[in-house]
Amino acid sequence: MPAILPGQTDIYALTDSRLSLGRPLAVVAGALLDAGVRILQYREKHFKAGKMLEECRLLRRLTEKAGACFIVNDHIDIAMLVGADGVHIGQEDLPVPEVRRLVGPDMLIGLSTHSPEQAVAAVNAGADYIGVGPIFATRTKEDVVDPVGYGYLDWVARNIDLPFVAIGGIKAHNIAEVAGHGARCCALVSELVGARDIPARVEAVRTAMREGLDR
Ligand code: 3NM
Repeated sequence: MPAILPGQTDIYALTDSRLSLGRPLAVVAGALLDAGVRILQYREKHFKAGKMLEECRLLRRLTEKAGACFIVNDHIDIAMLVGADGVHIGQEDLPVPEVRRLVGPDMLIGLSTHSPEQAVAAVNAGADYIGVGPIFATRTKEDVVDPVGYGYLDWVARNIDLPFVAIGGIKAHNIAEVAGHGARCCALVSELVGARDIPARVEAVRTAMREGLDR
């Protein structure tokens, strides 16, 4: 099954156990996938490697069954061990060409970017897609840079050919506007895993996003 890129699907969901209202990962991930989410990233900053490996094995099984793309945040070794579709890294992680040497030609490499210079560098380094954010203020990510607002998103939509995903503070109430600024794929953490009724929230987010894209 070919990996699914941002832009080929509208919603990109990320896990965060601290925001999941105490529900097990399998329940949260199952609800997201059942609701039709087609890209799921495992992002846990506070677990030991052994626990992350176990959880990623579980998510690999669930995403495979659902025909969804599975991305692992930061941990190239775990992504490789579980046969993930991709790995997502940040500006201060290993450089993209070095990651490519490790993961081979087929695994997707996503890179978080926060400025036009970083976006151009990501293209030149061989990233498969970029994260564009944080669009709005967010408390989900520690050490996050100041919000880039719509200025950077508009610039990427006009100037970068690589698939991209908007991220940071995106909610059902603002996603139409984000889509209106050219984001065909949006990544959400707290808005999805923090919802009591995840399927209803996915549907609300999707509907709002479609309205923004149609405008
Ligand atoms: N990356 P929420 S912002 C994981 O700008 C992450 O690169 C960001 O969480 C970036 O949807 C972010 O809860 C957190 O605001 C997004």
